[in-house]
Amino acid sequence: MTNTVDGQLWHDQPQHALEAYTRDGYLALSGFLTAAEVEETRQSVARFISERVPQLPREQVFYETLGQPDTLKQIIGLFNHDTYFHRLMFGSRFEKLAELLLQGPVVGKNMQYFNKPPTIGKATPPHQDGYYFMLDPCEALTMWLALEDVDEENGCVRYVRGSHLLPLRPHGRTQTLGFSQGVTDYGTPQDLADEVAFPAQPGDLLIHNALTIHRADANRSPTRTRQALGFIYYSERAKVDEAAHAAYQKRLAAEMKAKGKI
Ligand SMILES: O=C(O)CCC(=O)C(=O)O
Repeated sequence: MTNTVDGQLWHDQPQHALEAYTRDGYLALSGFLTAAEVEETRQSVARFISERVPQLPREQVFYETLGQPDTLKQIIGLFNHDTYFHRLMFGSRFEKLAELLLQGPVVGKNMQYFNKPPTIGKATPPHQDGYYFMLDPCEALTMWLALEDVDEENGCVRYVRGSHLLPLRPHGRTQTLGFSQGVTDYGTPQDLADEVAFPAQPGDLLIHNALTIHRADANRSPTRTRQALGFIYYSERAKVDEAAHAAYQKRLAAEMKAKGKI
């Protein structure tokens, strides 16, 4: 991985990690979890899927094809339902790292499971998480933990270097379940020149600023899944922008009305 810091040593060189993150809008930590920790996490995910997912409300579990369990693509809010994931999110190494990169106390907001099932796992549209979060100030980050080998074939994450230094780009509705908003003018020569692909191995951790544009391709592999965990932390300084939230709800309602859905 480029721009990579040793995931076992980042706390010995916090300034280096912070500088890279502040400059590029992302950071890659190789081997943040050991092989044994990855195995434990994978088993906990499998247990969660078999024991908890059947009881979760429909809006917290997304499938590429509804009614086909092997097409599971996303689960929202894992730590709300399971002590293993609660411990991973709070009082953990992940939280400490978030405090370093956000430079102060943080609030753990969400933990998600992401999968791209073989062949049918769709692309993640280019987006900025800050567009969804609606924070003022927009001080938040997302961590993305690889649970298996991820590369260009099964849809690795791609970041646009330095995009966090510019204002939010225009977003519009996509047809992608779980990622309803995408940058509408993505693909400028500058975007393409600055885009960096991040293949990852199990236990590697990617972290991005809420303003960093990122995307991932579809899973083209006929056999491989693409499993990861996402952690979202807000700085305690960030407040949800209620006015922006209300405006978004209004826009969404107008759109649904225009389509005859409400
Ligand atoms: O897993 C992916 O494809 C993308 C995840 C993502 O966009 C995010 O965590 O913000």
